[in-house]
Amino acid sequence: LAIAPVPSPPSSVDGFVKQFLLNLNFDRGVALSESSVTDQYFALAYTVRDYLMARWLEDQKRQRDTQAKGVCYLSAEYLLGRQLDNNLLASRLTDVASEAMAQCGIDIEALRAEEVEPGLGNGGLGRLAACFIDSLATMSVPNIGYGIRYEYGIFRQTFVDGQQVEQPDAWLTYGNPWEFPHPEAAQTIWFGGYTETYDDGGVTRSRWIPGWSVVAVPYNYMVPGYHNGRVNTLRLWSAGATSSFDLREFNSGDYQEAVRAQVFAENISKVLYPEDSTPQGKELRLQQQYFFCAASIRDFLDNVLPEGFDLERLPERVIFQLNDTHPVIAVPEFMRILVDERGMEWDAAWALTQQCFAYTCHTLLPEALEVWSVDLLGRLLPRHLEIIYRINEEFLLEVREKFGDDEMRIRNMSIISEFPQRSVRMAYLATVAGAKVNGVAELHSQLLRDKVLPDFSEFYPDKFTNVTNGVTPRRFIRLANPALADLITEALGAGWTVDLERLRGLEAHAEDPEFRARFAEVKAANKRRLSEVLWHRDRFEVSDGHLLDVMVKRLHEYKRQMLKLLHIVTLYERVASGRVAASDLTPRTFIFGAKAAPGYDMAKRIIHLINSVGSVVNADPVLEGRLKVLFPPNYNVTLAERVIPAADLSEQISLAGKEASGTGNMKFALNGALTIGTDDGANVEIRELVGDDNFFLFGQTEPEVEALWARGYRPAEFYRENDDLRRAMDLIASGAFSGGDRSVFEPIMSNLLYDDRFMVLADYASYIDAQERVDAAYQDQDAWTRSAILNVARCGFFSSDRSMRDYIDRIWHTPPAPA
Ligand code: DL6
Repeated sequence: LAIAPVPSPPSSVDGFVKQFLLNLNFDRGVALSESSVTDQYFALAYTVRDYLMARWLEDQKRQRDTQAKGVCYLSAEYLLGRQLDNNLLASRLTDVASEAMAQCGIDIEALRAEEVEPGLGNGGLGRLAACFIDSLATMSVPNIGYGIRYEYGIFRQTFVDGQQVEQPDAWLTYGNPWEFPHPEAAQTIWFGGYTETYDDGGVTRSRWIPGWSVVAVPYNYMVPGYHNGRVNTLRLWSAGATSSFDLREFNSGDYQEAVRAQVFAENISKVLYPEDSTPQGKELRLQQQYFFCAASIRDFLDNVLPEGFDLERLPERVIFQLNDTHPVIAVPEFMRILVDERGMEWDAAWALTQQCFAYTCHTLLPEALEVWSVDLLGRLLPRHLEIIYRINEEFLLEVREKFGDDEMRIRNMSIISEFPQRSVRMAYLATVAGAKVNGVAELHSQLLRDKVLPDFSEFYPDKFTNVTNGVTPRRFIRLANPALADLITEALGAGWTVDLERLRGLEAHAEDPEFRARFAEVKAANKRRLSEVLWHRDRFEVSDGHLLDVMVKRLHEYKRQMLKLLHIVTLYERVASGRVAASDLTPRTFIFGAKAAPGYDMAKRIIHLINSVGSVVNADPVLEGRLKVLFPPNYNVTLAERVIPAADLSEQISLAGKEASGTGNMKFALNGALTIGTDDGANVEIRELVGDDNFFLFGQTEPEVEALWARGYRPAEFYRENDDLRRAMDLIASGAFSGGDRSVFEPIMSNLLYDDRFMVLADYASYIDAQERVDAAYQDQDAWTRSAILNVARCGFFSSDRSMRDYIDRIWHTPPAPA
């Protein structure tokens, strides 16, 4: 009996109210008059889901029927941001919902504020995954996003005496209305044990006798496309125990032992990125990776593919995209299933693997390229280690065939490294296994080929490609900046949200004084809105008329928050020493947003220093209020949506050759901030597009950085030779920002003077000079606004829809799906 999904409720205000009340009564079990804000938020979320449901079920059915080629995006992180507004926007219900809530006497803003953002990612990589699944749905490309439903997402950052203190992110405390758990579809995931060979009708085969298991429970999330009725699926796995509770132990009074297995199993999806400086932390991380990869691959093969699907045809049906090295363990798992469980010949299985996987690298930092010790891998996944060894053995034979017995090269290319301990280089495994390997910006892809994996790019000349990152204009313009979105729509019509190159049409408007005035008014209104948010949140004020200078991103030395801070201290020192009058300063408010990895000591010290400088600068009357340093804690997607539209200046100041791409840089430019930046990551492409006149370039290029290393970099020389730099550093060293205690920030100072891996001091003079150009440019507000408009107009390239088209053309070859 074919029963169609229940149709959506009527899209009228009345229809919405009725559905909302049904949900409030029947799902929350409360009457409107008795309901709490939480009840109302849940009922509203359920109502939005109800409108998407028929489409979701239809899309799943269509996909089952057509078996169109799709993308399985394997990612350990999805930094989704709040769902309510996004889903209202996608389903054209924003106005209806507001009106409906008003009719019920409810302030929809209070419900918006009730939503806890799922922080299932650390930063750019996780947010990129969220942008990509949004774009795939909007482009009607079949996609399942697979990942982990962490019980605790990225920590909630607080400051105590200016120092970062991490609090657990208990985002699920009140439940989550956007997820659909399916415990009945749980998978068993095995670990440990040993391997053995056995005779299979005259053929010797290997098999894995695992030692212990956990279950992986899928939670499905809707991923609605924008205004196209498409709803894709994000499937996140949660870990539980195979046998959760030992009644015998309980009855004997050993309550801890009774739940030991449960606690142990649940740890696997407990926390995003467990601290991995300890061996236990490392092991847990590998467990997480295998846990979600194994569940996802099995889910796809057993549940998504129809029964009896001919595996030879798999490349016509799916591509598994590996989001960095975290999911690379999926490769040996896939081989294990094909060879050990499905009885496929090794060569046939390997040929399939090399067509069904592709790998995106997101870093250039050698320390960020994951390796797993053979010891750990062999203990946790002994059969997978054997498979990796065999992959490596056959690969190195091919290398020998092509390059001869060049032992140095063989050692350099081996998936197994021998030093400092025998380990598996996951990036190499991914490169060998993947149909394609891509970097995430032109410069990054080039450096990946030439510097990180040069032997591989010589061996596989056609394997390497680039896909420059992008961001979704739905969340980062339409939702984050509705006033700008309306202005653009008025100027260009509505189609730009799904065809961002149309923003080019704004170039002509940049020459229109009236349009510039309106654009400037949007920016001013966004600053006022941010000021309200920061006041409400942190009791911070953004002063009128200040240039808003923003640096928001993870705290890492290579991103060089220290350079920004030295600029601030320089401005302060010039005034405090009486060499410059406060009235000669361009009024600026500096906003920082940054979390430091809990185990990253230097990053945490830098956070402390930023806060300490802020306390002194903000309180010193000598500045006459012309400089303010604000560091709202717990920067996340929700705050980004308020900060980015208000910014005048976007700080993208990493050392050239270190930032793979950056995506914040794109969000700022698309919201009309001008960039001060180095020639790094996607900054290079932003500058090419917006033009030198609309971008403040500074610093060494990547080849210049290399040349300086080669000559011998002595940061202390820069300190000695630059008066401003010396004074700023001396002021910090003097204890001026630490109540006279010279020891507090000494480690930062000596690190800069004697090590300075990221050449802060070498780029300081050029940065200060560029900031002076910023000050001069900001004097002419109208010209600044024109540049800001040109930034928006010329950055349509950075839509994640374009990134998806590039993946489709260069890597996935998924045919266009029907609208
Ligand atoms: O590709 C997304 C994002 C890039 O924009 C950033 O430049 C890059 O740092 C980030 N990479 C990572 C991976 N690990 N590390 N390090 O987060 O990816």
